Amino acid sequence: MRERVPPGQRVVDKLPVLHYSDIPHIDIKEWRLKIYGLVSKELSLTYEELLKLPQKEFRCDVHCVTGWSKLDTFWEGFEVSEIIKLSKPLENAHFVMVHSADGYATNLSLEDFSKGFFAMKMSGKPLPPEHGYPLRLVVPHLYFWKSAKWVTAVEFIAEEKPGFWESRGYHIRGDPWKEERYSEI
Ligand SMILES: Nc1nc2c(c(=O)[nH]1)N[C@H]1C(S)=C(S)[C@@H](COP(=O)(O)O)O[C@H]1N2
Ligand SMILES: [Mo]
Repeated sequence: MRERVPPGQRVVDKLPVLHYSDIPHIDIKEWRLKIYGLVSKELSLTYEELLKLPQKEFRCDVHCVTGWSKLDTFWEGFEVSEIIKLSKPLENAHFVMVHSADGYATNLSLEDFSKGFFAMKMSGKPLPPEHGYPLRLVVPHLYFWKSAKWVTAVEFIAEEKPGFWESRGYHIRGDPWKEERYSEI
């Protein structure tokens, strides 16, 4: 059996709060999740509409590139596949860019994105503002910077493009088991 904690990581007791700027102010009545780009059907979904998608529980460990890992995080939300079913990405949609209300963005291959989930609750309560209310992506198999908080849009694209940290020296993919922390430049 493989180790539970990836190389170079140390386990912390509490999930730290980490973001590059300020917590964005969200007016939930105005807020939408937009799905656009290379899709058959563009979407603009309200918080209420997302709550009606099949809700599931997710338990996972998360690993930040700065060296901490938090084991056994507990989330509720919906599978990425729900968004894929509704928007039907086109055949040439091989990547996504996930956009956030604080100006953050992160890139994922369609394959990696599909393994993640959208969280609406954390530890049994609606997501706290500092952890991404109203909606965050969680992609447990990649470093936690891929788990965008305050998500506002998913853009389906044909070619890989770097997001916020990926264009500032972080690895384009970020697999913690391979220690894909920074790009070789
Ligand atoms: N929108 C947004 N999402 C973000 C970030 C950010 O700055 N803005 N930081 C990322 C990084 S580097 C980490 S480690 C996690 C931290 O999530 P937490 O504050 O819920 O622990 O959020 C990720 N998602
Ligand atoms: Mo991070």
